This record gives sequence, C-alpha cells and structure tokens, in this order.
Amino acid sequence: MELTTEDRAAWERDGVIIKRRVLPEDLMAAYCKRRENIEPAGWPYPTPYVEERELRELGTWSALTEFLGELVGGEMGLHLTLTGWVSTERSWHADGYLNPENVGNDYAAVWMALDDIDPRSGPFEYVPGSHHWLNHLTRSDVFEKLTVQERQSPDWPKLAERFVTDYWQQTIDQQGAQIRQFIPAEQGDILVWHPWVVHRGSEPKVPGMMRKAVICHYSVCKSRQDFGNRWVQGPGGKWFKP
Ligand SMILES: O=C(O)CCC(=O)C(=O)O
Repeated sequence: MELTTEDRAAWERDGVIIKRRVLPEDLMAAYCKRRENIEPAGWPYPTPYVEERELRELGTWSALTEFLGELVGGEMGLHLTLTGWVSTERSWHADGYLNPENVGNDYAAVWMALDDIDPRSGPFEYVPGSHHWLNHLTRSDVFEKLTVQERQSPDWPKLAERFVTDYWQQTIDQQGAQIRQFIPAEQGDILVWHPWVVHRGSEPKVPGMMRKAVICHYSVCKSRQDFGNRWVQGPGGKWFKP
C-alpha cells in the first residue's frame, strides 16, 4: 500500500487519509468468520487481539503497519481494538488526550470497513482540518477537570466524557465546522485518522443496525514508555501485550 503525495497532502490538510479496497480479502474473511458468533458489541475489552489470531493478523498486516510507520515516522505497534459491529456512539473527541503528553503526534487510528457500510448504521464522522485547531484538550487539561479520585480510576477516560463531548460540540458549533462522514465506506476500505482530529461514532438512524467494521489504534513503539517493553514482534508488525 503506497503512501502517495496525495495521501500526505490529505494528512496535512484534513488529518485523514482514505484508501479504497486495500484490505486483503483472506485476512478480512478469516477475521469475520471468527468474529461472527460474538455479540454485536464485540469483545468487551480493548486487547482481544492478544488471544485472537485472526484479529491480530488483520491489525498488524505488514502493508498497513509499514504505511503507518512511513506516515507517522517510526515503527508503529497495535495496542487497542474496537470490535463492535455496531457504532460505538462515542461522541466528539480527539484521541490525543488519552495518551501521555509525550506521545503527541506519534499515533494513528484506522477504521476498517469489513463490508459495505449502510449510512443509517452510525458511520464514522470527523471534522477535516481539526488537527490544526489550537484549543486541543491534552491529558493534563482533562486531568485538571477531574477529581483526584477520578484521575486515579482506570475509567478516567469514560468519566471525562461528560465534559470532553460538550467542549467539542461547542467548538464545532462556534466554528460552524464542516462535518464529514466516512461514506461511502465499502468492504476493504480504510480511513486513517490523526490523533488530534475531532471525530465520533455517530448515532445510528436505525438503532442497533449492523456496522461491520473494526477499529485499530497504533502508537510509535518507542514513544510509549508507559507501556514498558511489552511489544511483541508478529510476522506483520508489533503488538502490545498488556
Ligand atoms: O465508532 C466509531 O466509528 C468511532 C470510534 C472512535 O471514536 C475511536 O476509535 O476513537
């Protein structure tokens, strides 16, 4: 999968790159077969790829990890997957605040369409160019708004949603910002987004409608001192073993 000058321009301009029909059919088919009998919300934790070989092989597909490495500038490892076949309905946020400050731009996430996505199923939405906004919420901004007890909770990202969502909704409204949907999103298409792009899993028009996708988050391995040295080298790329 080639990183073209158009891709680089889209990354700079929008903070998003869309590549059409790139995912290998055999990796998608193997994962879908394994995933089929799991409930719509998917595995209820972010690292099922540790046990699930088919997910790990898709998430660390070498052409993708090499593409991301060239784009971001450093070897990228997989450390978080969202495996629901319905929208996460996670409202507006930019992922950067979830990471320690030093990670900065050394991060990217990928939305993979495993089938043609129905626009009524709650597509991925983003604000192109929002990675250039100057009012981003970092982890320390968010921690300042949490109580001491909340900061110490492993659920702090969830607890912070109450103000992260409002903050971004207000910013979008004030700026009259354009919102774009990842539609069409057809089987094998991917969307790569920047850690400071404001985005969400939109609310489905038809509640519970299937949205057959998988979301994978990656960091530059050497920037994640917080992960220790728990990276495992797979045949395609590295993955984090918690
Ligand atoms: O459900 C979606 O499409 C959005 C997922 C999301 O916000 C994320 O992975 O950070």
